[in-house]
Amino acid sequence: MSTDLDVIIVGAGVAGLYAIHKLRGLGFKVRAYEAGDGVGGTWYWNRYPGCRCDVESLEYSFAFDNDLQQDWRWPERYGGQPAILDYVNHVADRFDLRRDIVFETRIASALYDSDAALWTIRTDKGETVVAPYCIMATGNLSTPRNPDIPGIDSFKGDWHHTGLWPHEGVDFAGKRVGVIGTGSSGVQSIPHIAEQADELYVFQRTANFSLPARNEPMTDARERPHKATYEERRIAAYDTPFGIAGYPPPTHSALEVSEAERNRTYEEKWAQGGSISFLYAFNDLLTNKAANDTASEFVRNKIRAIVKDPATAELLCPNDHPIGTKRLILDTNYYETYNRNNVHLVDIRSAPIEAITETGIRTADGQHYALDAIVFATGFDAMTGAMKEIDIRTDAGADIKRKWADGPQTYLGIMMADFPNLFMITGPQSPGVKSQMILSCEQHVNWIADCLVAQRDEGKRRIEPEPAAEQNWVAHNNAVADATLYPLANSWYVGANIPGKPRIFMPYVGGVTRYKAKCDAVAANGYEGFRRA
Ligand code: N01
Repeated sequence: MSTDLDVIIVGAGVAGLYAIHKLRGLGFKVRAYEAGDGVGGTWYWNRYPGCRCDVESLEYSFAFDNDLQQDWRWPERYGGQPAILDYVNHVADRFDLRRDIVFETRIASALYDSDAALWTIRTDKGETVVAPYCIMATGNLSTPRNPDIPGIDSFKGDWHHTGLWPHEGVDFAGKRVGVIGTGSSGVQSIPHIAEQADELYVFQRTANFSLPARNEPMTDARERPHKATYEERRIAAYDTPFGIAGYPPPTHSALEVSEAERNRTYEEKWAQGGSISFLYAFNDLLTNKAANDTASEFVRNKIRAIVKDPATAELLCPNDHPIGTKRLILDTNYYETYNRNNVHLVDIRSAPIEAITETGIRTADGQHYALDAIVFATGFDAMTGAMKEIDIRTDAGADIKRKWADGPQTYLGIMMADFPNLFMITGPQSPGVKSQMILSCEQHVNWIADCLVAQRDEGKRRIEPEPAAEQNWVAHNNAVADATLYPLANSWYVGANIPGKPRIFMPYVGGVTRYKAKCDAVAANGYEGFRRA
């Protein structure tokens, strides 16, 4: 049993890596545990064809070291998974982070001992390690879920989940392939699989909105001015709703301009590529349904114009949620792919999948689709799944599964009442997934680091939220979401993709500016809303 650590970090994705670097620099003894055999988290596991970030690479990168951001050359406007994983590996080497990471090790349980003021962490290898503080850097989209479809074990072909893709890749050449799911992972992978496979069947339950990414090789014209003002841009990013600078906030409602001007604006955004620019077309797209309808219909008309078969186009037109209320997808040639002769859209809303057979998929209308391979692009038990997979308890009787039985409860998405000294990075009820994730990871790590320094300097051993502060924050999170159109969608933001998961709006959508101001004020006021001893 090891007892000389100050902080145990669970996860070596971007959040865990920065936590190691930051805390080590402040003199804390840290150790991270990582399930994979390498660093990178999301970018380590999601290796499906076409996997690419939907935030531009000059933004989606660490800000903590100016030399790093000046030195690194991104090959494309949006980072592809291999490029991002190269970058994360470079960061791990450059800052010598691997020496404090134990790889291929999952954390099975975490138990807090109140008298000793220590967390005892048990690994799946049977190792036990203790430390006063524990940081869950376990990710928001790190618990892949296959739907419970009868017969999967009988399937004689290959099947893979996009979030657990084989490192050696998958060769679809000459195969009949079925893809289940049309969220970001499905939409990104479908054009690539279509190019390889003999026949591709896309099993779509719900159509989603997707915009062209307009990815392209990195140009000097894009990179040089960005790097010349990198540090100012990073600071400015904290004063924006999504943590991304460079997009002037919209000033007009979509309903106060003429139809011609509205469509001109949408055309311009469509041509630029990217989701922030599109959602920033007008100031009420996420709060006013009538305003949103204009943007939704604009994209539906684009789909109708791109997809040649009218019946397929209509099936691809989302009609059950306002645009932007589910994660807006960025694609390259997604809708165009349906013009290929080898691609077939199967509507499993009207005829659901009944079973997976030895040789394919059977739907409720009696059709059987013969397949050699199935891709599950069916998503994740988002935001709460990874932490609930760990048996997190305290000797005073707190248990994460009970605590979050009706949905997550946190203070600022950073800590939970009754779980002393346990921090989360981009936990539920923080902006994490609704922002540039690396910026939010850095903001949380910096806040936690300051807090641990304050604990050390003031001789304190224990910190946890006051229950009232937590309840107020949960209520505020819900009120902010209820003032938007977000709750109208059956998204993973509300847990709708996991049968039986309580329907609670999980991310904080009040914007990064407001959120960071609150976190800073809490710290400046002596960790207001926290009990410290
Ligand atoms: O998962 P999803 P994802 N039968 O939950 C369908 C991030 N990400 O992996 O909508 C049939 O969005 C489900 O259908 P429905 C990003 O934040 C980012 O694609 O529930 N279908 C849906 O179509 C993203 O939002 C990037 O009716 C079933 C799909 O599977 C998040 O990760 C790339 C089903 C799941 O979509 C998750 O994306 C990739 C069933 N039983 C991911 N169960 C980028 O940076 C589920 N589905 C670009």
